[in-house]
Amino acid sequence: MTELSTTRSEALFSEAQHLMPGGVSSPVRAFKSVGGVPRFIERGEGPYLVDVDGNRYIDYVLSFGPLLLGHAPEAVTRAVAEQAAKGSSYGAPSPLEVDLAETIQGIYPSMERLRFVNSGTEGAMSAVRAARAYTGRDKVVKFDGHYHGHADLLLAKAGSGVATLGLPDSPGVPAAVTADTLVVPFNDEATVRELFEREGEHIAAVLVEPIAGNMGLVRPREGFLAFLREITEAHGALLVFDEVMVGFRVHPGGAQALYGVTPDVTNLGKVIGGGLPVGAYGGRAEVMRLMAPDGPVYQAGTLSGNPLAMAAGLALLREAQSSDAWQLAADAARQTAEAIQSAADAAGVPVQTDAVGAMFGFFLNEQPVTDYASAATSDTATFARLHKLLLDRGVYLPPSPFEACFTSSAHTPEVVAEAAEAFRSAFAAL
Ligand code: HOZ
Repeated sequence: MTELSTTRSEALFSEAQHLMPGGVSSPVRAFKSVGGVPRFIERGEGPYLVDVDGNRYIDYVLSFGPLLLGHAPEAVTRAVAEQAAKGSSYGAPSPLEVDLAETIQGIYPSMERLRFVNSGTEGAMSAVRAARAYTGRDKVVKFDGHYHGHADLLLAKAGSGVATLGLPDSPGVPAAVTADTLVVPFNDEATVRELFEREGEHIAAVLVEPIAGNMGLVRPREGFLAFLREITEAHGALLVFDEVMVGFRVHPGGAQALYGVTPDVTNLGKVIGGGLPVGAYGGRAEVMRLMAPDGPVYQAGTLSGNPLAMAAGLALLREAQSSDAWQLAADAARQTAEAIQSAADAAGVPVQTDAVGAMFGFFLNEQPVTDYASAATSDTATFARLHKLLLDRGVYLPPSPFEACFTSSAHTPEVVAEAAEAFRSAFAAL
């Protein structure tokens, strides 16, 4: 297998490092944990990324989740182009917000009121503010390895880039700001129970990625989310589902439909913006009624409800709801996970694979992974080698063993078969 030429990506990376920290706009993309040069992308086409050196990759990152229909689907590009011709931002409400809010609420009935923001980070931060105001309490529970964006109060034992780079809790975040953030292991009922026995009357909310996607893909144990529902209710705390990553992916109705557990507040992003920057948080009307201008809790944004993002999100969701796109993407995720399992088995490499709806993940680990501690025992050095071998074979995985992988309706069985051959050859070459 010959190495691909990456001359232009190398030159851009070298220039970018003089301009931006690590040469990138978000840390995981710098390839630090897998080594080598990050590919600078020229364009996306359906299931593929094409880099500036003309190399084509089957894309299992899909912008870390939003692109359920693949790159540049006709419905979304048309909607964005039409909207761009009518203006990119108004600083005033538009009908698109109403349409998208109605569409989201039809899928997530628990979001009785919702507000659009510009990212999952903003949504999570605002959801906590709403929960604190509603309960009059300060403490917030999160899970080790779960990622809710980079707002100060939630940067405690976070997944995603923090786990990828093995960073300690971030300098620049005052200890006082995370003093009320209580971190417990995912899937550990006993520890959550003890915490509520000790601190229950001070806990405003439990935030959870109902299926963890920022430490690799880790499912909740059977009954764990229902347990969180019960214990939060019993103690007057709110349950917040961060579905930024899993929303519209693990099930057409999100994780709350998949598991039949209804949170008080939900945080969304990624898919609902069709690849443009967006977030939305919402939940019970009596909680959301506290937000300004209905109530006194302040939260705002110049570009919130941005018409381009609204148009893109609406186009994506409408297309997905009126076609078999979700099922096609889910089939591709299952088939890809199976292909990885069989390639690893054939090569004698221990692997744990899983797929839930249109996302999948794998750990190079002999033991099943149920929380961050077990995820962290995975063989990250071998993952880095595998990542490079796959790039050379035209498959683009997240440049981190602690990110989930994504599929789209453009990942046809033929595309997955091509990837399966690459997995077979790459595992054999490890
Ligand atoms: N936090 C994002 C996914 N977990 C990664 C964002 C990026 O680097 O693009």
